[in-house]
Amino acid sequence: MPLDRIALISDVHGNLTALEAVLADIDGRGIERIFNLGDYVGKGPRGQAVVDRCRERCEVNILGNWDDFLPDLSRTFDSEALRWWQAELREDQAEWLRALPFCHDFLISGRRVRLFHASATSVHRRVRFDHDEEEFLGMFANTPATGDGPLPTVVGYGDTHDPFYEVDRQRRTLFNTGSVGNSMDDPTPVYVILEGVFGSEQDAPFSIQFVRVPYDWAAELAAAERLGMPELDAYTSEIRDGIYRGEMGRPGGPEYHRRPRAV
Ligand SMILES: [Mn+2]
Repeated sequence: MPLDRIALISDVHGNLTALEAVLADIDGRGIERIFNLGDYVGKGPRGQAVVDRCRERCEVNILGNWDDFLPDLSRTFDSEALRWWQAELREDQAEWLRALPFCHDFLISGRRVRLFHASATSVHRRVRFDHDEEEFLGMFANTPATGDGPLPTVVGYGDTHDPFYEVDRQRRTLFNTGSVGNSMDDPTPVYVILEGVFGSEQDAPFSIQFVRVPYDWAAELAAAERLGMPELDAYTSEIRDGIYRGEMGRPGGPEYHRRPRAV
């Protein structure tokens, strides 16, 4: 029996060039189902086009932290960049983003998978790769945000822009998809392919594959410049060099980065 495949993408962040490269790779492999773990907008210049593309192409779309705070059209931001990204969005897109579900659960090869953006409690609570045991276990718990349902045995999330895979002795599996549009350290867009028997409670082979897709980052920067996006230098450092913008002006306070590096 041929196994089912689902592509998981996350944190596109307005980087349409990276999104199109990843979608072409997914299409090229003949994968039809795509689930998106959130953060469509902000940081990159084409949030509006990214939202439309994901709405049309992804079967599941989940809420991210940027999708939660940015499309509040009644809110005025102090930052010029935040105002610029907010102004990009149409009203119907703002409504669509803010109404996205918090998580999505399904069975595959006897495993119960739960996907959300950042953690089981909130899209605004970040769990980095170097979390402790309590944070690990918290990812598999039911919370007011996830609702009551069967507990997951596999949890996939995004938000940190930093992919990883981890298993404990109870066979609980935690993975992070990394980011399509704003990948840290290695700025090459990354996404995940899950393979197994979809919807099945029976144990069967199950795989989690990380795929890196090179793309034309210079064309993406040119688009950002053409559109007059603020914070172009910061965007350049992220998508060309994989260095998070918060790290430049904030020594010792990297938000996404794995470890401070001596560079
Ligand atoms: Mn993000």
